[in-house]
Amino acid sequence: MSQINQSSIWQSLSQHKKDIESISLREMFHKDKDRFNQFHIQLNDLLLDYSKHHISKETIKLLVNLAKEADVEGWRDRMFKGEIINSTEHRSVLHTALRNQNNKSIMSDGEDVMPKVRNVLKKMRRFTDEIRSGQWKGYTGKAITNVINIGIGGSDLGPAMVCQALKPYGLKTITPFFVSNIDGADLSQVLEKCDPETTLFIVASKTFTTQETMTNAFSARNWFLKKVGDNSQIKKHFVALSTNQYAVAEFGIDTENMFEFWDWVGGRYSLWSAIGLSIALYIGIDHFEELLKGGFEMDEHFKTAPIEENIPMIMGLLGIWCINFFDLPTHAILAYDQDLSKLAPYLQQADMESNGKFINRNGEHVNFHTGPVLWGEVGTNGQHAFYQLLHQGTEIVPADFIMPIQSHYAMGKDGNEHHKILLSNFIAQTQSLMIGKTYDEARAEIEKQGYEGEDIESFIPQKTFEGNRPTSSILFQKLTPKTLGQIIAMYEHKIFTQGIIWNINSFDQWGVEYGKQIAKQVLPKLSEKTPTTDFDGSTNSLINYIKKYQ
Ligand code: G6Q
Repeated sequence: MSQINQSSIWQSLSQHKKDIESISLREMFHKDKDRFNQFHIQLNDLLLDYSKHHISKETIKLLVNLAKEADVEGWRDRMFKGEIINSTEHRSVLHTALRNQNNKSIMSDGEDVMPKVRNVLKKMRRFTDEIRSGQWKGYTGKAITNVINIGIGGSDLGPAMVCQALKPYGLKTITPFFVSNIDGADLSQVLEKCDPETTLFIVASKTFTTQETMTNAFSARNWFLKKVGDNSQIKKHFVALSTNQYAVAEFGIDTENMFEFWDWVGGRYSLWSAIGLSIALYIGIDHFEELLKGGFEMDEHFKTAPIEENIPMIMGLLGIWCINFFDLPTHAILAYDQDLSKLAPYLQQADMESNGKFINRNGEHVNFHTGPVLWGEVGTNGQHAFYQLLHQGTEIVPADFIMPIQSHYAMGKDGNEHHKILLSNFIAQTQSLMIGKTYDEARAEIEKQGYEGEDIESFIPQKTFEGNRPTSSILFQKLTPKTLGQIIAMYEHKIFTQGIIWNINSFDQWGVEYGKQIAKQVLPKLSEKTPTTDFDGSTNSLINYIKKYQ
């Protein structure tokens, strides 16, 4: 079967790229004062400005046709209807059902999933209310003050990111901790800060078999029992989030204390499910439901807005324009909000685990780039680190600049000094990446600084900036649970749009499974007395070297 880059619309886009690439973004803005109005979309208080991309009206028209060619809208509808679009795992993809706010049924495998979703939410409400009010007591009668989520990947990154992002909504008497790494340092450093009397462990694992999570959970249980010495107290301090009831019971957690989710919720899409329990405990279930509402609003927009006005679809298409036509395979997430410091690592998983694939749905090797190498850091910190490369490096890195107009934190003069400086840096960076600095401008600037003669000539090239770096700006009023819900769902659907166009299954993760499998082959070799000869020369030598010195 032919691939999308064989289609005539792809060929038209390739040709169009040749026509447009020599016109700089600076020129585009110079020629068209109305550019911002043409290339922005607003949804409630969320604004996407994509005018600083190398595009014209024609580009958008062609990209929209590309989305139509790939039937993005058809696939989107199939996803929302619960059809089995995760073909390799034979599953529906229904994280959208977890945030569904209407009364309509959503079917998976002949069953309406909504009653189950609502029941778990109710159970989460009861439990979080009890913990937060202090009604739920630990084994010595004290209230819970520390919540340790033990999970990894999708069972860690989402809740950790959201708890960090929504700190201003967090209950002061509860401290959330996240333990993910098998490196003993992670669990040990968290346990040092906790007292078993007031600590609740959440063992978060879809499969309840993940090596890191289960090892950490057993060690946490041992730590608890060593201090408490009574198995019957486990039920007051351990709960599980999982799809695997049997393994939860085997571990020794009362299934009454288990919050269920289902195989149609992918790990990296699971923060909306019971996996969000740590979020609900920290910010309260009402705020958690606001987060769900924000996600739902973005779902409705994604479902109903025409492609040219559809934020996630346009973001997905712009990504394809950069990756496949301008050959720019990386993407930076630059949030100007300290509380969004975990957004880049979160999106790294969401995007790279979903679309980092070279095999398409038909089992063929794709012959174009797919998911971008995604990375990022909060502003302004990144400006004093890697932005040099963004401005003058040989790699062009398309970036999303993300910024709240208002801050939760009053700091400095008038309570707004810090935030105004932050805002001005955000604006200045997107502007200068686009506009650059010409030879003449650099000269004028250097002359003004008092340099003379040869100094000026040698300095000018160093102070010149090509500009022409594509960025999107994403602005919103304030980082609230609802807005955060919208932003997360926006990225989920952007990833979906790209996966459909590339014809890859964004919902499996064989690379992760592979990692889980190979680590298990090596582990026993580290304890064997005789030298290992089972692997390749480098691997054997590394294992034997470790054995010699451990
Ligand atoms: C996510 C991936 C992966 C997964 C972790 C943890 O989509 O599948 O990151 O979330 O490997 O898996 P468990 O939740 O099963 O422990």
